Amino acid sequence: MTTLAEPLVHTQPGFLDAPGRKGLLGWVLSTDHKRVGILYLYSMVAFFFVGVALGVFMRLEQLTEGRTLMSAQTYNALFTVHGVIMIFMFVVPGLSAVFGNFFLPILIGAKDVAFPRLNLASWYCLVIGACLAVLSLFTGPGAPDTGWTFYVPFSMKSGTNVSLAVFSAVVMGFSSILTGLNFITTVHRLRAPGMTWHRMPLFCWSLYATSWIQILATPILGITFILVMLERLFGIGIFDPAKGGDPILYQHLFWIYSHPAVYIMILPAMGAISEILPTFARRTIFGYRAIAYSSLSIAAFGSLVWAHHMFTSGMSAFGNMIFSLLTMIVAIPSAIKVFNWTATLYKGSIEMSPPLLYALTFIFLFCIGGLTGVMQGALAINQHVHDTYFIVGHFHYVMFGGTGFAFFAALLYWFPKMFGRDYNRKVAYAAWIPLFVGFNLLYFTMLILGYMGMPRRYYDHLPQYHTGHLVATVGSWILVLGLVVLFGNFVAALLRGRKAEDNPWGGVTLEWKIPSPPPQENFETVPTVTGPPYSFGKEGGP
Ligand code: HEM
Ligand SMILES: [Cu+2]
Repeated sequence: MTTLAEPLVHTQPGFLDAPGRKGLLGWVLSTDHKRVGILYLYSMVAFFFVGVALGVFMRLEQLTEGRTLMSAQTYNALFTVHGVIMIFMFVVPGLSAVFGNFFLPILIGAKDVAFPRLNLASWYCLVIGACLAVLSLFTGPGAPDTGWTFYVPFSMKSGTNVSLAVFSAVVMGFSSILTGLNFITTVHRLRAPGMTWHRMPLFCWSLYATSWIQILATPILGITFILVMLERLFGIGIFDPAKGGDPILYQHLFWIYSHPAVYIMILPAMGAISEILPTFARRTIFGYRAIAYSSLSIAAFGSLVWAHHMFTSGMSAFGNMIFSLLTMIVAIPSAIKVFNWTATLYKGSIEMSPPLLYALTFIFLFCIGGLTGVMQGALAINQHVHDTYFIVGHFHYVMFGGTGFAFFAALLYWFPKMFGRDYNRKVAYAAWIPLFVGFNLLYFTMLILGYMGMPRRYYDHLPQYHTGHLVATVGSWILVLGLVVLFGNFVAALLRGRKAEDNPWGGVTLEWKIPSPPPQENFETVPTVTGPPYSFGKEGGP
C-alpha cells in the first residue's frame, strides 16, 4: 500500500464546504483541481446525453426502410454532430479531464496541479469550443454534414457551416493541450517526498503517457483544421489538385492526430481499471512495471500506425504492408495490459462490487473492440469492411464499451470520495443489465450488418439489412434505459445519498487515506511516502 512515514491529520472541512466564494461563481472561478474536475464532469455528462439523443434519432431513422423521420441531409448533420460531440467533447477530454484533474494531485500527494489557473482555462476552452460547435448548427448556411472526420474534398466544397465547426474543434484542442502540459509538469515537479516514479499509482502513469500525446499530436489537428478553413475562405490550394494540392495529404495529417487520439481516449481508461482491479481483488497489481511501460510504448508506437485508416486510399502495396505490420505490433502492449489484469484477478480474493462489475465489462467490451481492430489491420479484411457498419460497431466497442464503460466504472469507484455521498449499489447493478444487453444488441448487430455490406453514413438501407437494423434500434432503447437508471442513481445520491465513508472499498492508495470529500488542499501535512502503491497485507508489492 502507499505507506506513509507519519499518519495524516485531518481537521479541515471538505472542499465542498470550504470557505470562499459561494454559488455558481464559486465553481466557474475556482482554480481548485477538484472543482475543475467536477466542472468537467457536469459539462461532459451533459454533452454525452445530447450525443446519445442524436444517436437515438439516427437509430429511429433506420427503424424502417425509406424515409422514417428525416431527410438524408438531416441524417448527415446528425452523424456529424453526434461524432463531433462524442469525440471532442466526451471521450477526448474523457477520464483525464474529470478523474485526472480530481485525483492526479491527490494520488501523488500534491495540493493541486502545477498550473491551477491554466487548468481552469482548459475547461473554458472546452466549453467555449462546445458553444461554437452548437452555434455552427443554427447559424450560417446550415449544420455541417461532412462527418466528424471533415475529409476533403467534400469539406472544402460543402455548402454547410464547416468553417465554424472545424474552428470549434481547434478551440477545444487547446483544452487538451493545456491539460497535457499541466499534468506533465505536475508529475515531474509535485510528487510528494518518497513518491518515486515506481511508487506512482498506474492511473498517474497512464495520464502521464496521455499528456505527451496531447501536447505532441493535438497541434497537428489544429493546424490541419485551420488549413481547411483557409482552403474554404481563400482557396489556398493545399488540398486541391487543380491548384497542385493533394487531398490525400489531408487524410495523413488528420490521422497523424486522430489515431494517437484513440490512445488519448483509452489510456486513462486503462489506468483507472488498473486502480480498480487491485482494490477488489485485494492484492497487488500483477506486472506493475509492464503496465506502466506499456502505457508509454502505446503512446510511442501508436504514433506510427496512422495510415491503417487509409489502406483503400491508393497507397503503395509496400506502404500498406508496413502499416499493417505496425498495427499488429501496437496491439501487443494493449494485450500485455489485459493479461496483467487477468493475472491480478487470478488467485485474488475477489469482492464483487459495482465498480468491479463495470471494470470487468470494460475488459470484455474492449477486447471485442480491440480484436475487431486487429481484423481491420489485416489488409484483405480491411478492403471488405472499409466504410461499413463493421467500422461503426468496432469503434463503439472501443470508445463506448472501452472508454465509456471505464468512465462509468471510475465514477462508481470514486463517486463516494468526490462527493462524500453513497449511491445505491443495487440500482447500480440493476442498471448494468440493460446497459450490457442493449449495448451488445446495438453494436454487435452493427458488426454483422457491416460484414454483410451495409455502408456507414447512409440514412436508408436495403431490405436484406432490415432485421439487423430493427434489432439495433431496439437495442438502442434498452441501452438508453440503462444509462438513465445509472445516472439517475448518481443524481439521487447527490440529492439525498447517505454520507460516504472515507474508505468504502478498502483501497490503499492515497486518496483513500483522506476524508470524503477531500479537504480544500487535500493534505494538511505533507505526506512522506515509504512504499509501493498496491501492497495489500503481507504481499511484497511491485
Ligand atoms: C446510445 C448511444 C449511441 C447511439 C445510439 C449511437 C449511434 C450511432 C449511429 C447510428 C451512428 C451512425 C452510423 C452511420 O450512419 O454511419 C454513430 C456514429 C458515431 N458514433 Fe455513436 N452512438 C452512441 C454513442 C456513442 C458514443 C458513446 C460515442 C463515443 C464515445 C460515439 C461515437 C460515434 C462516432 C465517432 C460516430 C461516427 C460519426 C461519423 O461517421 O462521422 N457514439 N453512432
Ligand atoms: Cu487508428
